[in-house]
Amino acid sequence: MIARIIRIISKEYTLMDDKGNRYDAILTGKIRMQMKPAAGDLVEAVRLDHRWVVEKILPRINKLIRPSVANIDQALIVMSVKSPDFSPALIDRLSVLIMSSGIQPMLIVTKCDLGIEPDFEERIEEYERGPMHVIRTGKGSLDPSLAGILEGKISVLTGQTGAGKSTLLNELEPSFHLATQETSKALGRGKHTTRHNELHPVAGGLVADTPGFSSLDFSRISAQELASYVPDFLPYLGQCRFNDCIHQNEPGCAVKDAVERGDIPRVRYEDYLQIMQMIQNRKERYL
Ligand SMILES: Nc1nc2c(ncn2[C@@H]2O[C@H](COP(=O)(O)OP(=O)(O)OP(=O)(O)O)[C@@H](O)[C@H]2O)c(=O)[nH]1
Ligand SMILES: [Zn+2]
Repeated sequence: MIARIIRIISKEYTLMDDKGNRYDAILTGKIRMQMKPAAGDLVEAVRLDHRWVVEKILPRINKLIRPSVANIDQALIVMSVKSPDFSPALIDRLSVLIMSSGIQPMLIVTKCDLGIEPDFEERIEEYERGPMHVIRTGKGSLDPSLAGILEGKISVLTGQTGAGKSTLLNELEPSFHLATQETSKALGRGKHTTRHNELHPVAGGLVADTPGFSSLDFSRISAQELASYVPDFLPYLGQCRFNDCIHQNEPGCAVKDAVERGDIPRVRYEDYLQIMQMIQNRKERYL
């Protein structure tokens, strides 16, 4: 059968088929030597001596290291309007890292019930006009479009501590809280122990039990490719005078023109320049 790995605890694997049935499985020695399977991997498993044995890992579309999850469809950037404050700089850094991992970013603006400062409201509307899918939520006002976003997908959440990630999952799937607490208890671990290797069924989809992109590590992104990871820039790429334009100081830059016209939010461009500077400084240091 073809199934997906949803949990790995040392050498024990939990598989789930497309109907939601679970199976305990082990690996054949052959695979163990070749590559390390991850939660999210689609596998071929066979029944041998009354147990399921994983024989083959199917090709991945992507793979994160922390949490160790493969085949992620989307990353939800969970960002509150207050405590902690709304931060476009963080959203823009996270979306670059998400895009560079081959994953689709989505923005979930939480705690809207606490009131939104005019400056933050403007920033949020800029995202809403852009290509990223944006959903606003708040206590007692679960956006109906939120219910379907996880369905049939593998999702990773990211965002600052206190932004409302657990609250969001609990609202989408009231049994989620219980499930996570029970697994922690069963393992004799504290509530905050990270496991890095489990996908939880939530609202018809699978969600990684550990937030991703917490290290804000740009070390594997080159100056040349950075712009291709900024969703707002995509319509303008390939239109600059120079083929190798990095949209910094070059004349005839389609990205800068779009910023001047107001088609790309200025904040987005300034955040891009800051990330670019981090990448360029790093290069100098290692030369
Ligand atoms: N008013 C209001 N409070 C919220 C909302 N969402 C979350 N909170 C509160 O914000 C606090 C933090 O929420 P959590 O869901 O624990 O945040 P988290 O992102 O999971 O935080 P970590 O587990 O530290 O990563 C809690 O006290 C929640 O009750 C919301 O939409 N409105
Ligand atoms: Zn350019």
